[in-house]
Amino acid sequence: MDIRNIAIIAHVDHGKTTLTDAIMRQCGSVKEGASMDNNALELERGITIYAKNASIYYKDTKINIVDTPGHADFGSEVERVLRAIDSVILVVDAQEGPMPQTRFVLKKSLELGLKPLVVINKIDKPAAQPDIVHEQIFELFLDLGANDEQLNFTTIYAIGREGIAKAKLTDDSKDLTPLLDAILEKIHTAPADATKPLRMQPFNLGYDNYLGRLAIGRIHEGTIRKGGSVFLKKLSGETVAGKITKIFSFLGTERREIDEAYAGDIAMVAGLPGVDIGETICATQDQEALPAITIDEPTISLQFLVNDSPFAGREGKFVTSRQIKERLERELEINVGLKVDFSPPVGGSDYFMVYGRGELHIAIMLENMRREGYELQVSQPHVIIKEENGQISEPFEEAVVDVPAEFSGTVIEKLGKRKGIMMEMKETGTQMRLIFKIPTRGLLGYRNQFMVDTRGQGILASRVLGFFAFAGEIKKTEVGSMVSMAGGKALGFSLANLQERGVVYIDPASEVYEGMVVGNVAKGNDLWVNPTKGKQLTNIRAAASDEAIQLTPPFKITLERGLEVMAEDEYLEITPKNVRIRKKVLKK
Ligand SMILES: Nc1nc2c(ncn2[C@@H]2O[C@H](COP(=O)(O)OP(=O)(O)OP(=O)(O)O)[C@@H](O)[C@H]2O)c(=O)[nH]1
Ligand SMILES: [Mg+2]
Repeated sequence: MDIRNIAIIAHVDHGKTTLTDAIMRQCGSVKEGASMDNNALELERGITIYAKNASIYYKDTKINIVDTPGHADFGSEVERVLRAIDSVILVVDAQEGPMPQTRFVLKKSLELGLKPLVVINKIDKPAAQPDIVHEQIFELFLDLGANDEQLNFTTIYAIGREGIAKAKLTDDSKDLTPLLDAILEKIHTAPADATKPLRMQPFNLGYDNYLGRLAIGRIHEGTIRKGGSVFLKKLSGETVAGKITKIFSFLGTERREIDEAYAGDIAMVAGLPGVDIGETICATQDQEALPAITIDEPTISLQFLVNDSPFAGREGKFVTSRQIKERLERELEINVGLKVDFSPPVGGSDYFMVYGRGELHIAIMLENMRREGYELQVSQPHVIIKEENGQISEPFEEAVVDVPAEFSGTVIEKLGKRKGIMMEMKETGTQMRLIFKIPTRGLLGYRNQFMVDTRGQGILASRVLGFFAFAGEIKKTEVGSMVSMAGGKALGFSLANLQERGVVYIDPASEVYEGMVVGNVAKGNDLWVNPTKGKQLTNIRAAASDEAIQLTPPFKITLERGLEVMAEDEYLEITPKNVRIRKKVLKK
């Protein structure tokens, strides 16, 4: 059977998953309501975090589809699948046009020589401008150095949410047939030399309680058989022998057991407990490994350490340094954008240095850890600064801001202070699009401010451009922390007073300890306060009136907020039940 291997790539929210789900539904591969976004965090947040694959059958052809995340922090998820497929479907929102991550994923695809099929999606939006967006996409291809063959791309217009695709805007269509036909026609059949010795490269890992580790990969050459002996070429250069215990193919997202899989296909295999992403599974010991999968460098770093707050160990199941280390080692096997330095630091407290692709990248990993029962502390994230031949450089990003015109002044001012240089400014109706080149350092901790400044109506997207000369000191609006000077239960009476002086992070009756950050003050330095202080009780009626206090809802510290607002001399304390900010040194 003919096989096509494709990945769906795009900027965040341009409709990849909705389109993939619709394709699966129309090809009858899934139950009603099934989605590629099936992880608990993905469902909660409505974004894709992990790349996932599915298979469908259309006109006697098997199409393996990999759905990828669009958020820039998960760029490495895209990078690692691009080598497993033969072409990409580049989805672009018909209103927004190409955005920073469109550029990133397209650039990676063009570099690998892939020939994208373009889908201009969401043409039902009232402000859709498919013709202009088509032109912008063409310019982007040119700009990224596409060759003639790549430039001659096919465009399909779609309303993914309704499961409709058209070859021409004026066509009538009721389903995705035009897109599926274009996939068969424009994307070449996977090369399938099943007679060569086996070479297969995993791009994803899975786990099964009975079977242990599973590797999902592209079979580049040869045949893989159940019960067959294989060799695993490790990234370290080692070769280890193994035996394939089971093989699965996919129908929709469900796995089906099979006895053999052939070159050109994507399959999942069990039996190799030590297998990692990017390694080569092959038939003989002396075969050459497939080229390793290259991934962009991390841009931010922070320390992970054992929780030593006064509340340490109350809520977590896994709390020791060894447990955190083992968890990070496991994460490294599947989280290809992550790096960890485990070497114990000289002097000071024990910590592991963790390097990631952005605050959300780190926050998602921490969220998974706390749900599994881990408890730990992390330091404030820092941008990775490089020094080479006396030259100091730091990562810069391209930030694209879409805001109603009235807010553009504030955004320009704020980003200017953070060393952002405005490269472009475009007006479309009442909306402004501003494009900045800005140090990653300047963007850290800005998103929350941006939401406030634009009353939630702005969109801010960015992608890393690379390392450039250090931009000098950046002064961010300094808020001071409101720090508790006492331990105990916070009281409404006291919080009512504190909210007059700044933003409060906690509810009444929350337990606090000395040195815990309970809020922030707009101006300057830290303010030590006593949130446990009650009203002087002169008589019974005064005590009863405590209940009439009007409290504004607190600004609850979530993982992402915590990483943004915490200061250099603070730790974020993360447990399965709570996220708190604390001073590194608890006493004033
Ligand atoms: N108007 C309109 N909205 C759509 C269409 N397709 C998807 N959406 C909406 O766009 C939003 C994002 O859709 P997703 O499919 O999750 O986007 P995605 O590209 O997978 O997002 P990430 O994986 O997080 O990058 C959802 O609210 C969809 O309902 C469409 O054809 N028209
Ligand atoms: Mg998605």
